[in-house]
Amino acid sequence: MTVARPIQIAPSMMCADLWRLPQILAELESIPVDLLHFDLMDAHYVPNMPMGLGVIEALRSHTGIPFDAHLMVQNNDFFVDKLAHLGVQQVSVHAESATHLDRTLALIRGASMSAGVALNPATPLCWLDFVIEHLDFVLVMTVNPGFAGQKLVPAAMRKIAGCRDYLAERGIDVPIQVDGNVSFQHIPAMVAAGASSLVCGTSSLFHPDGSLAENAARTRASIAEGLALRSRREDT
Ligand code: S6P
Ligand code: MG
Repeated sequence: MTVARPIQIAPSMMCADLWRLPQILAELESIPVDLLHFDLMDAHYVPNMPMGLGVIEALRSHTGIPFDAHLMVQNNDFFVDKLAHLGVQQVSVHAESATHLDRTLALIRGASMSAGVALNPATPLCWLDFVIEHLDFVLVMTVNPGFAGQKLVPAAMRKIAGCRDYLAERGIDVPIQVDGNVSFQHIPAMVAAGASSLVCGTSSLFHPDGSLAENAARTRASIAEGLALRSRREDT
């Protein structure tokens, strides 16, 4: 029997009000959250560039929360060394963005960070086939990368359970991170399907209708609902 992994809450920092970052960081510490998720985009792999290495550098010494960098760039290897130097704990790269995916994952691990592969909604699980031994986590995107506040891509939801089964069949026990419209409404189904790390943006933790504390309470309630659903399914 596998022991259930606690569900990680990873606030998407591009959804935070940059003007209020010190206060938001203090509030996130008191919630508490498990990871801070930083979306690094280069305006080439995806058409956006919301935050860069400078934000990570500015925040790193002010919190002990592990940093999770999600690279949406063409030149992944350029960032790996810099992220390691800044004190980032885990890095994900998009399967199709890496010219030499195997080498990039080795670079990340070689720099003592955890390595993840991000799968776009249209990217099949078989992209993991030949890098499976180099994976510390998988990032399943439930929106096309580039922007916060997007609608969920329904087919990508099926991939969460597919990924859980794919990993189990190969005896690989690594977290499945889910990113994109991880809303109060979708969290139960995501968790029930096997998500173990949730990137929370404008549709949950940074939802404009609530305070961070209120949104965190709703996020936790949605996670509990998902875990109950998961255990009911496992019992049947
Ligand atoms: C999107 C990025 C994400 C978003 C997050 C936003 O490319 O990787 O991390 O910041 O998905 O969350 P929401 O709840 O606004 O969709
Ligand atoms: Mg992201």
